[in-house]
Amino acid sequence: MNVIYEEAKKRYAEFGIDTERVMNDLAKAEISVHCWQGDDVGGFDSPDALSGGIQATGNYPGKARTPDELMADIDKALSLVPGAHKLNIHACYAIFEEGEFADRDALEPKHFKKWVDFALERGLGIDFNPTFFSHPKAAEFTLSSPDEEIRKFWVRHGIACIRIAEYFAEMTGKVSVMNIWIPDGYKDIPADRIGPRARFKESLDEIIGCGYDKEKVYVCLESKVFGIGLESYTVGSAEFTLGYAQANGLVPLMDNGHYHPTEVVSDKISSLLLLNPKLALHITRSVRWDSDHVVRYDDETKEIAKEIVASGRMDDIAMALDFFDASINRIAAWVIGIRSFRKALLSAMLTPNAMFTELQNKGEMTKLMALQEEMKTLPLGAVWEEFCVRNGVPGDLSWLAEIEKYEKEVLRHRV
Ligand code: RNT
Ligand code: ZN
Repeated sequence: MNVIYEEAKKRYAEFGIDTERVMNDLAKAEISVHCWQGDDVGGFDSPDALSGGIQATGNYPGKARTPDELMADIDKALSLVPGAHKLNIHACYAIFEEGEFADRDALEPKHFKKWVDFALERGLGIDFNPTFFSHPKAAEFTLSSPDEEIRKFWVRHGIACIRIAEYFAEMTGKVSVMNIWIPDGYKDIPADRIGPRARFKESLDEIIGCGYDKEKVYVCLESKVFGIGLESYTVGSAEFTLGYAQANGLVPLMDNGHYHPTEVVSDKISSLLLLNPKLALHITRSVRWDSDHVVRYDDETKEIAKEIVASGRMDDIAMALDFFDASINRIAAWVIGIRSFRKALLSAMLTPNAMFTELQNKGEMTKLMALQEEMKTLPLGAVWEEFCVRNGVPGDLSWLAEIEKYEKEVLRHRV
């Protein structure tokens, strides 16, 4: 028996919280783990550098160079994080046979069979993303391109990806969340703002017009405020994506790096939940800009988790991580980010949300503030450690030693 945990259990029980039930619920919450942390959003289908106004900075040694290396690294990361997960991959992670190649508009389910095998062996569902960047035809615009040939190319890519997402859903028996994000925008003030958005709208109509099973594939649309080199105008703005998603039955996706620095996604979740049956999130950490730093157990991450849990609508929210740090050990980056978000969910579940709501409704704001502060120093760490151990992963920092060993034995040999 873990005495420290038993003590913590009693403390939380004083607030009406059953830590046993919390640990049960927490283990079931699915976090979608992005494959692209392992290779700085490189992918396997083309040698093109990362483009689209996003950047992975740093050159820590040991980046995965092949599907086998990336899969081994994902396995290492997943062996050190507790609870349920999904795998999130991008179209640029297609795996071709020797000598084979298919351009983005010609991708087929067979190019992702190895990912399906990988997911099935581990009991994971697969989420998916068309890749509208890092490609010669994405040098300027994609779905909003004024060049009809280019626009059509990317429409075909979108449709190909829906078919691949359907294949994932069929093979794994789990919903595939497919997220559309395009980098299209202008560095400087455009003459015509409505034209590109009209073309984006037309392209989306064509993509979703291909017909797909909405029970199996959730098509999401992600907004953005700006990108590097695209500072003045973003085609897929918040208004555009929210409006389009709501009008067309898509799932809006909010990435918390994609808003002005003082806006917070934690405050947006409730509104979107009231107006949409489903919601998707990219959980990241922006530092001064959309920098995609590793997620930490910080105030906004906790507040996002609290909004998810307190809404009682967790099953309607697809929770995916989206960060890429190349300046530290990439596997440690995954593990820290995944554990931090899970810990934030734990913190939310260990909060007496219903009791707090009652205080708010009664106008007892003094007591609410006092209790909110009180909860912060309750022994969450003891519950976290117990949760980790029960779910077969290290509860303490010994996970880091595992990664250091892997770095020495495996990563350092990748030169
Ligand atoms: C870019 C978006 C997008 C990407 C991934 C790789 O700003 O956040 O979600 O990070 O698709
Ligand atoms: Zn994102």
